[in-house]
Amino acid sequence: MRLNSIMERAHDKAMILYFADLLYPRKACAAASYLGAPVTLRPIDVEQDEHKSPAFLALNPNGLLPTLVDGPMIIWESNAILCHLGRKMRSDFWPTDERQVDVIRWLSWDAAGFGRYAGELYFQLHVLKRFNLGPADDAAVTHAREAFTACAEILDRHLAEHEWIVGTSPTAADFALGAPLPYADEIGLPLAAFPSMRRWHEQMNALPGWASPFDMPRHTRTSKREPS
Ligand SMILES: N[C@@H](CCC(=O)N[C@@H](CS)C(=O)NCC(=O)O)C(=O)O
Repeated sequence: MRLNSIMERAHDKAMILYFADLLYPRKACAAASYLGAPVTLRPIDVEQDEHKSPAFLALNPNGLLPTLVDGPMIIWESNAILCHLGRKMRSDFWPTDERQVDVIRWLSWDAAGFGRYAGELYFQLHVLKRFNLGPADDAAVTHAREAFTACAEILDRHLAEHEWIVGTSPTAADFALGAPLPYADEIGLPLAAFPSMRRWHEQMNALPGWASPFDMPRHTRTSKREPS
């Protein structure tokens, strides 16, 4: 074995994914599982504000999850983590030809609209209740649902003509935009009106790792300790 690949393997082994059972970490864990990436999962106790500790803020100054450490690289922002995992695994999940620009286009659209409004619904209708942070803001829910629906119309039209968002197999774009689907009933995503999104949702559910992203027997789980 050449030295380069030995070094690469050593680096692969060093990947640590800091996560909690929440929307954005979920998609990173799902991608790691789907790709069979050599990732060690490290649970973070958000109820104890572990993600606001000095040790964690040294990794991610936003104090947010997920965060991936790969040797000397520290990657925050879930969509960037998806791309990194796809690149590491040399998978079409992060294509290297002209499809890459298309994936970036959908990731940008996710951050600017679709995922932003789904994230607001998730915060208002899941996070506030789960962590006893007070009642949802009805005006914010109404605005986010209207804005999400406008985005969903665009995505549904696209999916009516495409099996996956980019190309002929799942990419980082599917895992990014699909992130809120598992919470659709709880946060009231209007999927009933969008048959192609429902078909895509079923496809996502059939992918290894998507339905149970935190259940990764082939990966090591570390016990709780300060991030190092
Ligand atoms: N844009 C970021 C958002 C990350 C984010 O908001 N993560 C939430 C979990 S879904 C979090 O860590 N929340 C903890 C907090 O707000 O204190 C990403 O895509 O990674």
